[in-house]
Amino acid sequence: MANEYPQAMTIAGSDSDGSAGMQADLHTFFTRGVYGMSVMTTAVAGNSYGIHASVSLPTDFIDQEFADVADDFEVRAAKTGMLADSTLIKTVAKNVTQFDFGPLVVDPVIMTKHGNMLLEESAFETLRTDLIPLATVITPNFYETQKLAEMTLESEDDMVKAARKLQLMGAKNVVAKGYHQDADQSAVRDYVLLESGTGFWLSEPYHHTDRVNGTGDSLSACITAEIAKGTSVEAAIRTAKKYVNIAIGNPIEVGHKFGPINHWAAQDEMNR
Ligand code: PXL
Repeated sequence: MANEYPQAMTIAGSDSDGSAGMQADLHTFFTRGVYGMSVMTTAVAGNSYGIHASVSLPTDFIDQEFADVADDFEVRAAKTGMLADSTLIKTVAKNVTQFDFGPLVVDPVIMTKHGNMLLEESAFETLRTDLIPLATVITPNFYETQKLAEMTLESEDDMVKAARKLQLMGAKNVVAKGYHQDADQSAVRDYVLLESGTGFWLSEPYHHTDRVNGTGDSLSACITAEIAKGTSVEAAIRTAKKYVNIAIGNPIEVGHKFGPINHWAAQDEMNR
């Protein structure tokens, strides 16, 4: 009885504005019917105007968070978000190797949409060597794919090449998220490369809104939640793309500038 609900875990930074980081992950876990545990790595002070300060938690405290979750819960899938620096990446890699939290979804958080750096540049290599090889799924955005694959993406062929590069680094499945900075574009196309070698494009309409905080966090959290419920990786990715598209397409007014996506709309429409 104690473990009748599927449990998933986010390993991420806390964002005081509630729209991104572990708060977005927990909103997503909740609306997808999964109970969420959270290992906090960093804490960010910010609001809908931006980020104003951040602090990392001590690694021995993070080790204790992992040990406590592992001691009591049956976590069936986990995801990573903001890890800030090399030391935190290594701490997380050590713990997810030591304990069994099920498949790991790595959202390689490097920068916010508004240009705040969330990972030191000196840590990109640690991400490649220590965390990417542990990823069942990796979900880089357009910018992160360029940084991690060390390529400039100028075409869809380039995205396919970059996804293959990330798979060669050890990520089993890759979701390379498409470009979305052009106000005239009609769709956002993500390239998915599965462990089997099969690749395909996922396309959803582009929405003109500045209420998109937490989109990447929620996409990777939704993939994690679906895997925790026993869904295949491919189905989890397809569900997650729909989830964030509905949540972006139904803006809500929370905060005065860049707002969060609408988890309730996704919950209502997908449970119908
Ligand atoms: O959305 C990326 C992100 C991840 N994690 C934390 C954040 C943000 C963006 O603001 O604050 C903690």
